[in-house]
Amino acid sequence: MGQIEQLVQGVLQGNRRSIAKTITLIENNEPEAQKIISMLYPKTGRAHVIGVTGPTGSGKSTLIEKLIGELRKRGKTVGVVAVDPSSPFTGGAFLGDRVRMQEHSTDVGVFIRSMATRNALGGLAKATRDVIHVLDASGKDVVIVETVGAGQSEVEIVEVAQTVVVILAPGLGDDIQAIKAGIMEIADIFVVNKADRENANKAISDIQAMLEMNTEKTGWKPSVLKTTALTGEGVTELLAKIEEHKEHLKMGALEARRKEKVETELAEAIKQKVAESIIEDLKREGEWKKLAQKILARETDPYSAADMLLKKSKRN
Ligand SMILES: Nc1nc2c(ncn2[C@@H]2O[C@H](COP(=O)(O)OP(=O)(O)OP(=O)(O)O)[C@@H](O)[C@H]2O)c(=O)[nH]1
Ligand SMILES: [Mg+2]
Repeated sequence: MGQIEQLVQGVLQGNRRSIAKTITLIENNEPEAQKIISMLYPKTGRAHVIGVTGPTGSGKSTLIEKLIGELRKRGKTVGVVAVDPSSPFTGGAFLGDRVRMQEHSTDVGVFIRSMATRNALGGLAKATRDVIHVLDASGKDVVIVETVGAGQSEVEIVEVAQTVVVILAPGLGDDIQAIKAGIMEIADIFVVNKADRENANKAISDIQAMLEMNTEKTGWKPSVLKTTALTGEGVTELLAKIEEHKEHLKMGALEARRKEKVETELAEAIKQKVAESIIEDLKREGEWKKLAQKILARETDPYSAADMLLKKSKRN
């Protein structure tokens, strides 16, 4: 069996080392990565992908650790991708001793990986999608994706997640701004974390007031929950709400969301492949430098040059 087949087998069996190796190949944008994803793809589409987003420091990672604990208690396996985090997961404590002991063998229970912009050579969005595919194919029941919102992350959480949880915290000052900046539309569930702090109730009523104004009818009314990630308070309720949303999706919206995601991914794949191939051709034919010179000399601009190339290729 070749290295690729071995990795694919390992991932499908939930082997930690195979998953880790495959993710490294993805981060390094190695050609093997794409082959592996193609082979894993038929086994994807089973995990419930939960997006967790919100301002820096609102407690996303802490809350995710508590969610993992709850999910493990229910016998669910979990994969986590933290996209460009400013602080790493603290790890350890939430796993519980039984699981931690198995960590180095073949525990299929939990797999956590942070991915930084600097690591993802082929682009963070693509790398994140591929890592989700890997964790999904590895048999994880739930895949959690943590990103910083809103508009600060390269990864559009709605494009990768089935259920989007927006985590805010009182006193961050930018809560309402964050909501206005577009988090509002994407949230399936709002969480006001750090409920142990002052003003948590004020934050909740602010969000509720904004939700009242939102008249969009999608059949799902986002609710606002209160948690204290440090103690785990409210985490059971959050998980119940996530489950509720998952059930709601099964009533029909799931297929639509899946289709949207597949279309986005297809568009991205075409953009990447076609662009790469055109640029390679140009470089091989020596046209690349000529075009750059023309743009430098202000005889044309990048967009007109691209337009011209497109017209030329359509004629061929
Ligand atoms: N008082 C209080 N502090 C909390 C709570 N949840 C998290 N924190 C603290 O808030 C800080 C940030 O928590 P993180 O979980 O790292 O926040 P994050 O949203 O993942 O942060 P980034 O990944 O950097 O965007 C840490 O010091 C946590 O201990 C909470 O419920 N109450
Ligand atoms: Mg974090």
